[in-house]
Formats: sequence, C-alpha cells, structure tokens
Amino acid sequence: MNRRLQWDIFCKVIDNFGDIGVCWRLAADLASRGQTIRLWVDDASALRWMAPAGCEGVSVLPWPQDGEPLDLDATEFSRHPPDVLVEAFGCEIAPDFVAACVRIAGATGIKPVWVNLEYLSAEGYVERCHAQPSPMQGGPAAGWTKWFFYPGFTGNTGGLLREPGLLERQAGFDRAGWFQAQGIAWDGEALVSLFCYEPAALQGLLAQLARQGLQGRPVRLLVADGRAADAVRALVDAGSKRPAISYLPLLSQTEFDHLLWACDLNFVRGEDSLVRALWAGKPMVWQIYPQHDDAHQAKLQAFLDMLQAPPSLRAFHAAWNGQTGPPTSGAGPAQLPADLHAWQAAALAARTRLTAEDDLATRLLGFVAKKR
Ligand code: TRH
Repeated sequence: MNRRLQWDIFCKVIDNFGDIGVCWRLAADLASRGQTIRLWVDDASALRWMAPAGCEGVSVLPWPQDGEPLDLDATEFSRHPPDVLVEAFGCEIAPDFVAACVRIAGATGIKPVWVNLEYLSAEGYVERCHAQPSPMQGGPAAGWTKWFFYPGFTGNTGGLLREPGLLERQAGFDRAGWFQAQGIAWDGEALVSLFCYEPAALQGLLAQLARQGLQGRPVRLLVADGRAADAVRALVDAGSKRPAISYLPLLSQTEFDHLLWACDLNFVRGEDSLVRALWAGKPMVWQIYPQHDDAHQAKLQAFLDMLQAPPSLRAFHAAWNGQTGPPTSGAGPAQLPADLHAWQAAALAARTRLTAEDDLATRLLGFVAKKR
C-alpha cells in the first residue's frame, strides 16, 4: 500500500485538450490509489465536460494569472504542504508557490519531490533522459533538484497511464446498450470514430468510406466535437462524398473510452487519446500533433516501430500525417486496406506487450518513494 501523499500538479493549457486531459487522468488515477491531489490549472473549462463528476481526492484550483497573488491559505497549504510537485510539460510552477514550498521546507527540513512530467514519445532519447536529475541553478529553490519523468513504451521509461481495472471494464462493455444510451442510431454499420485536426487526407477518406465502406460493410462515422467536426462539416458543406455521419457532443473521458471500445476503427490524435486507443485494442490511426520543425515525423516513425505496424498501416499514417516524399516513400493518398486484419493484429499484440508493463502511476509512486 502506498503512503498517502499530498501532490500538487501544475498544468498550463497551451491548446487543444491534451494538457488538461493528461493531467486530469493522472490526478484521478493517483487519487484512486489513495493519494491527495491539488490540480492547479490556468483554464479548467474543459473539465466541465471531460470530468463532470469530478473525483474524490482531487481539488481543482486556479493557477493565478500574471501578477495575481496566490491565495495559499484557501488551500490549507500550511497544514498539508506538498510531498510531491508535478510540473506538467515544462509549465514552470508559479514562483510564489515555489517560494512558499521553500519556506515550509526550511521549517520542516523536508523538501518535496519535484517531477517534471514530459510529453510521450517512443523515441530512443526517452530511455536516456527518463529519471535524470536537473539541479536548479537560480530562483527561490536554487540547489533543489527536479527529476525528469518521461512517459514511454518500455520498461526503462515512465510508462503509460492505465488505471487499475481498465481492461476488465472494457471486457464487460455493452456496445449496443451504449449506442442506445447515447441516442446514436446504429443500423449495424461498421463504426469508425474520428478525432483529428484538419488532415489534408480527410476528404479522400470520407470518399473512400462512402464508396467502399469498411471491410465490405457500409460505414457510420462518429465524429468528435470540435476541430474534427468542423473539418468534416466544411467538406460536407462543400459537397464531398461521405458515409453516414453522427456528430457527437463532447464526451466525458469515460464516455470517450466507450466510443473507442465501440468502434471497429479509431482515428485519434495528440497524446492522451493515442494511449486510450492502444488500450481499446482496435485498429487505429494516429494524427500526431504537428511541430513546426517537422520533429513530429521522427516521433511518428518511432511510434509505428513500437507498434510493429504493417506496411499498409505505415503508408496510411504517412498520408494521414501529410508526409510528403519521393514516390517510393510510400506516401500517397490515404488508402484503407480491404481487410483490417493486419492492423487489428498489430493493435492487439501491442496492447498485450504494453499491459505486461507497469503503468505510469505505479512507476511514479515507486519513483517518488525512492526519492523521498
Ligand atoms: O486535444 P489533443 O490534440 O491534445 C494535444 C496533445 O496532447 C499534444 O501532445 C499537445 O502538445 C497538444 O494537445 C497541446 O489530443 P489528446 O492528447 O488526445 O487529448 C484529448 C483529450 O480530450 C483526451 O484526454 C481525451 C479527451 N476527450 C474527451 O474526454 N471527450 C471527447 O469528446 C474528446 C473529443 C476528447
């Protein structure tokens, strides 16, 4: 049993839903293992739909805007100072908060364990950088150490978020009942979920699904709210060919999992939904978050290597992620194979390999216990 610790997790929402999505999932997972969490976030608005029921053991607190004082009294900070600080995605914890931590540590002699939670990647640098120290040179906590914590796909990384009991819940999932509860008309079509940015290959995909269906069956496309729905609507309004479409509302994280479990093929994006699609164990396509210097292409290849993706899945990813190259590179229009058997096999094999590893919260709890 892990000791109950006080965690302070800091999250700045840059764009999209991934920053808060990952931080909330981590907070809720730790809380379910008996930990107490204060989640500091500059924009908590997405939690209204992502986690409408909240979570016992997690308090969501506003990260003060520039120049605003931090009201620590309201958080019982002095009675429950942090045992662990988590700085998500290099967001740099509010200086007032750090100064308060240093004052308390001066009085108690106990420094919190300070973790810098990084972005997920399957690239080789992750194993090298995971769990490395970063001594602080300046500021109120000069001389303290931050520790890099890299999520990843191997035993020498921080692992992947996977809450206890997830696969058991999935095994008991009632697909038809879920559609009924969601009010989605399902006529036995093949189901494809779509959570993406604005891939250039989207028009071709819609046309292909309309023309060929999926594995010989007509398709219903379940489109996530936000950028994916906007992109699809723009094409449909312009007269693009398309399969049957259901536009979804914003779902809670729990219902978003159900969506992935219900579908025969899942299109996901970013970081957190990618991991959820891996756990769903269905054929999947990833749209990676694009970076200006094209650094995402190496990250994409590393992920496909980890997945042991068959050639047709690699080619589809190249097209879906807008990768251009000589005709021999495999990049072309996004073309779904007639049979998804190889995609399904790769997804299931990856899930089996990855679920044999400890999950992220387990590794983080172990890491913190060692550093205290
Ligand atoms: O929204 P994203 O594109 O987030 C991205 C990535 O995290 C990327 O790495 C980061 O740099 C960038 O944001 C700033 O995709 P992601 O990571 O899958 O996050 C989506 C979250 O939203 C995830 O927790 C699932 C959740 N979600 C729901 O709960 N319900 C929904 O209906 C939808 C569409 C998403």
